[in-house]
Amino acid sequence: MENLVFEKSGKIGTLTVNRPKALNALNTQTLRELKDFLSNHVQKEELTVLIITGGGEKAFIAGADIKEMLEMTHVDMLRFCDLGQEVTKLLEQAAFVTIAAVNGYALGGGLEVALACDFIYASDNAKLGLPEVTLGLIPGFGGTQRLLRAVGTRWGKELVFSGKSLSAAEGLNIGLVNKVFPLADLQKQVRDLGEAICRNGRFSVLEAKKAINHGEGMNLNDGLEFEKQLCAVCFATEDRKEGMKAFVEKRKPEFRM
Ligand code: DAK
Repeated sequence: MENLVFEKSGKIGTLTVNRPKALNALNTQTLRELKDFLSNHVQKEELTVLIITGGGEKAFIAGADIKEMLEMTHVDMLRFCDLGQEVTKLLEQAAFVTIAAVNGYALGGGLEVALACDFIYASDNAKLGLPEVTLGLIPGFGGTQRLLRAVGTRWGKELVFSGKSLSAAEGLNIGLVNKVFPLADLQKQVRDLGEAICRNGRFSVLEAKKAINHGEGMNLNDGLEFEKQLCAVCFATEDRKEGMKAFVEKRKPEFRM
């Protein structure tokens, strides 16, 4: 992998998009590496949590690579868009929890990657936005769909139509960002959250993710029925027995799944 760095500690993986000289902009090569990593390599790692962050101190990802896009034909652009949408779908549907550690600019395709993660922790210097209209484009990696689902139609439309960026604090106010930390503290805080998630039953965390993700596309009754089925599956596991037994015995559970 030329533009990605992967590190693992226990059940937590950290994937760094690493083109700091271009503020980690997503060119075709980086998107291909992300697709390959998320569809092949990561499966062998049995992760509970994947943290995604940007190399260097300025940017998470400053968007799709404008210099590369400038030379693209219409057909190249469609392929590029397919690749970006595949990557964001792989992230969204991943069988592990994904956290975007937004350490600086998360613009255009960068914010679209963060939006495909389960949640966003940001550094206090972060800037988040979809500036595509300032380039005569619209978001192409899911931004018009996922931003509105994340923050509601009014904020979503304002950000997409104006192309303006929000500070981390503003992102926090509208629910785009879960928490904000000083840059120096961000990675530790994200790892601490990852470790807290890993202390829970892995199987039940991932069934909960399934219930939430699939439920979003269902009406309430179907969503409740789906939740009930997944809850019953969790109930049948050894982890559930261990969790309840540990509670009664006043000790920490030892989950195995
Ligand atoms: N692409 C390519 N290079 C980039 C880049 C980007 N998105 N962002 C920054 N860089 C490069 C700069 O060109 C510069 O390179 P050199 O000139 O040194 O070679 C280097 O990174 C450092 O950047 P700056 O010198 O500009 O740094 P500053 O601190 O002054 O400014 C900035 C930082 C983030 C405010 C600024 O770099 C900036 O405005 N960057 C562009 C941000 C942006 O507009 N992002 C959105 C990109 S558009 C679609 C498919 C995909 C998409 C849309 C549609 N369809 C198929 C329909 C996706 C679109 C996007 O994401």
